[in-house]
Amino acid sequence: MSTPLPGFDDLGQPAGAGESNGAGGGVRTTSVDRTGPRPGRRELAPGAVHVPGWLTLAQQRELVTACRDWARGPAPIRHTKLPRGGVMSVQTVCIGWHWQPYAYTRTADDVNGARVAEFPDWMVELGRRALVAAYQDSSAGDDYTPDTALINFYDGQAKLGMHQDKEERSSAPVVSLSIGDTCTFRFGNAETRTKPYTDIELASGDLFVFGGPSRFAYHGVPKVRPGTGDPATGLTSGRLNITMRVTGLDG
Ligand SMILES: O=C(O)CCC(=O)C(=O)O
Repeated sequence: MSTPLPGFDDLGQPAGAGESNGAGGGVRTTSVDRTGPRPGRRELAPGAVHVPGWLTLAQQRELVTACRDWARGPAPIRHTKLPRGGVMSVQTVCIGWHWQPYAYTRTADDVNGARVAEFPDWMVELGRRALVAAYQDSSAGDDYTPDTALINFYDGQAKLGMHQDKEERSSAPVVSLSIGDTCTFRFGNAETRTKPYTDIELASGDLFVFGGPSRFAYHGVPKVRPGTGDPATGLTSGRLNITMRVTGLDG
């Protein structure tokens, strides 16, 4: 089965070098975590941290491969329909739990009714390592067990309006990983979807974590810069973003 995603449906890029950062090993392995300060790490607000270049190129390729599989099914990636009739320009596929505005279910009832793919253990480990790196605390990931991820694919025109991630019944941090084209990421405050906010660039391999007082901050993606990604990630165009969350749901 193929996916309708330009740039997202022809893997097979050569393996490359360029491995550097704090993510440690492959995405499916646990390895020594780097907890010391690293150049470029920046705390935008209490609990909101940007770690540029956290994923190696090899790890990005592994994630692209995994996301491509999930995009094919059991519930294929789709443009989410909004309750008032709008359609999101971003395409999304979920694992663990399926998100549709504005609830989580195990089955993708607005797609094909299939139960979504399991949230894999290696992704839990990756989420834990992400918290260690972002918060520079070797125990920051100890109690973190994400059970869902929203995987968004942006073509050159796609945007995501300012919103809060608030369907989760948990205040555990959100871990965001970006691959492919660079975007402008707008990170605001928990009170209003308008200013004050900060615009940063999220590039391929970047980690962004928002937890603590920033967990329910409004955020969005006003712009993607086509052609800025490295095809060696396996993504020949567009931007992929993975946000891991803890739903706090049972069942
Ligand atoms: O694409 C991004 O960087 C953000 C994604 C996001 O805000 C979301 O999935 O709720």
